[in-house]
Amino acid sequence: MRYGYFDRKNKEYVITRPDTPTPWINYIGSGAYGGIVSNTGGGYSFHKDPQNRRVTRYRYNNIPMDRPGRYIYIRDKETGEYWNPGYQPVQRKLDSYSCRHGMGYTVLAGEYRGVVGEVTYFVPDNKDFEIWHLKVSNTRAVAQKLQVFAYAEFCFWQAIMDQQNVDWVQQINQGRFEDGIITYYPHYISDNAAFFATAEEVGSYDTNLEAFMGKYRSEGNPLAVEQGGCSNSISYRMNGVGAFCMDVDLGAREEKEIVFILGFAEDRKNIKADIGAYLTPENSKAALDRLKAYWKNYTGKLSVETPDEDMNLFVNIWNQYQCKTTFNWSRFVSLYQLGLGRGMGIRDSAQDTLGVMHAIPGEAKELITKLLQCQYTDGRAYHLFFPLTGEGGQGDAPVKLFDWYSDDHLWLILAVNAYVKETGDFGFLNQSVLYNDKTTSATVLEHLDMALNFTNNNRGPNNIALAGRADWNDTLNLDTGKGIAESVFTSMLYCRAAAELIELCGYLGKQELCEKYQGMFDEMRNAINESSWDGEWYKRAFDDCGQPIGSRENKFGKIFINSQSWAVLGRVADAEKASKCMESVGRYLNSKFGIVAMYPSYTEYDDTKGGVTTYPPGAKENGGIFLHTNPWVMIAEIILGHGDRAFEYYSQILPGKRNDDAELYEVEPYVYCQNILGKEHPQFGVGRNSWLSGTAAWNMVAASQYILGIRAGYDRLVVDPCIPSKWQGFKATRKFRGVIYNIEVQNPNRVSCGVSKIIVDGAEVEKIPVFKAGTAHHVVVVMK
Ligand code: IFM
Repeated sequence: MRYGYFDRKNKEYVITRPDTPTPWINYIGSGAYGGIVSNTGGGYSFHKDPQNRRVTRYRYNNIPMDRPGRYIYIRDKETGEYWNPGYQPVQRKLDSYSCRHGMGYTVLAGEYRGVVGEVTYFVPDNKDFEIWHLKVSNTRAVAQKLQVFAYAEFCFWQAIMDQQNVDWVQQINQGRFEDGIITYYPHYISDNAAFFATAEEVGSYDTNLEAFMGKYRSEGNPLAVEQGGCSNSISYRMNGVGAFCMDVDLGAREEKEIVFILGFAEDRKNIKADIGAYLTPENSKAALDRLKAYWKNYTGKLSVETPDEDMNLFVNIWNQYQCKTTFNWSRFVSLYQLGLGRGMGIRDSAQDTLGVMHAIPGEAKELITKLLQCQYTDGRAYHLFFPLTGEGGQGDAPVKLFDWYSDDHLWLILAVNAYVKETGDFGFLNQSVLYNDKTTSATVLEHLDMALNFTNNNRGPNNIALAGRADWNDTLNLDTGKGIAESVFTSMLYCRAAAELIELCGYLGKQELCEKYQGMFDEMRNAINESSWDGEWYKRAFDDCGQPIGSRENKFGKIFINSQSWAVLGRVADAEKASKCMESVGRYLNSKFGIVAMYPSYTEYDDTKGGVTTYPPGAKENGGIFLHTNPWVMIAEIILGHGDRAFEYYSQILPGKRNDDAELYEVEPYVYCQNILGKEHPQFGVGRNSWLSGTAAWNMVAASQYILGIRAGYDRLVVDPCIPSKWQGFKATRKFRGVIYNIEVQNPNRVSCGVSKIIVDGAEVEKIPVFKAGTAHHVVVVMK
């Protein structure tokens, strides 16, 4: 069953019924002020930091679900009937309903008894506020007398405190109204304010939730709406809202547009000046056009035309869009990660930069620099940081011996190398960046060197990387206090990082460093192969008693996905082992909805393994399809030259493929989710934790850089595809260092990989050069 469809022309996903299995959301804003908007108007807003600058409230795990939100109520003055264009919260059955999620904006439209309400939500020009652009149309030949209510519920900015200390928060909440602007702020704050504003003539308003709602009522039947007007309440305590009511009398077939603005002001004296240029419908529309132009430019850095329409849809639009969202918010704020504690993950953000590098390398560099500032002087890194304050830490997972994760710092090497390849900005490597002690600084290259050194200096009995609190798998907590647990995965990631440094330093002619990294790589590679080859695949780890995890000797968790794919990505496995371990992935881990994280799942809690065993079999890291790991398998298969198999793995998890079984899948079919319940779970196939996942960046990398093979090199653009052998070829446009490359790949002999000829602007060449910025070139790549 479907709940909507992809509108390819308008680059929107259109939801056609409001009762989606879970709220299907979109993001507005670009990483500073922004929020989440669901298909029924549910969701919340925040400024820079959803934990410390929450603007509007959201009730998690609420019944009725997905409330509150950004609500417009339309009331018929004659009958007293009222409804919402987005269905919620009144839930009146509409004559028509649609929700169009586009890039950076959402349009909710509903019709009831000849009146159409259409509201567009977006953040204009990266400002610290959002626009609600409302259009109310009378489709009938007779006049209609209506009222419009616009409503948002404010949150005490520290969202945890909002729930924890109601006694304090409810005494200090203040709401005021002046000149079309409702402000909300705690009593002791003299400058900042959250606000809700309109330039339309206000009939009545409320700043106090209790006054708007009335006793023992909800957003579904607020007293103010029912009785046809707000009570001009000033909130001296309790809960704050922004609520406006205005008369909208429409003649036959007449329509009216009203702009509302919700936001956060550093100085409340300036609100009027800040929002002045956006309050008219004309200016608001122009701002929306600019937003659409921004996204056109962003997604235009790479566009592809392959024989697979689903791939085109995701590479050209939805995967790129999701990558920017994960880049903005890491794993901090979604409907699953509640913006309450996690902050921006170091490993997560470092990987997220890979998904946007081709489009916004400058912004990626800024984020990478912040991540480098999260490194300790010994080379390891914080696990997370908070964007408003820059403060970081290791999070609050229980600690036995170690206060660090074994992988966070190593991802920085991959991110910096990708940045340098994309831009040719080698100067960045010499830039001085502070460590997290805020006094010691080192060049970027020295930071990377320290990252590798840290893992090298923290090895266990098998001479491979200590596991620390955990590795990429946050839930594999092997440290029981002895301090000898080892991670095979981290050791493989270390090999990959060392290989990238060898490549980089080799290119730069830094011979000494190359030799150092080669020695480190060889030593780790040998140690892994000596200790961790299990016969048909690689083991995953050694526990704190030195016992293997992910081995045929184990009853549960015999084989894990990551130590197979990363054996190939990390150049650890020789050809025979690589092909064997990847065969094992196909044999033991693959399923119709994706590849599971490990098999068989643990059936009981086990303190020596930690978090992974808290999940029932088939869920999340315990045998679920943890989608982040799937593109690593695709990349490994491509490195081995298996284009057909890689594409099968790619195709089977494309979210668009689940559009027709959305009732089972439950989550949005336009973005990747983090996990799907695996084959050992009774609800095999159900997705969860949509949007914020490394799945986005790595699928973008797998699809564009490995399947299509279009990737940046230090001094060239590389086009080295590994595609399904039935493809005749494909076309792509890639903007690289200011140059437009129009690429045509021809596959006359229907092979998967291998290039026989590269022709640039009519002449055969060895490599695709970096041309002068501003020029355009035609590239033909003929496969073998
Ligand atoms: O790698 C982690 C990530 O940092 C947060 N979500 C879960 C992943 C796997 O445990």
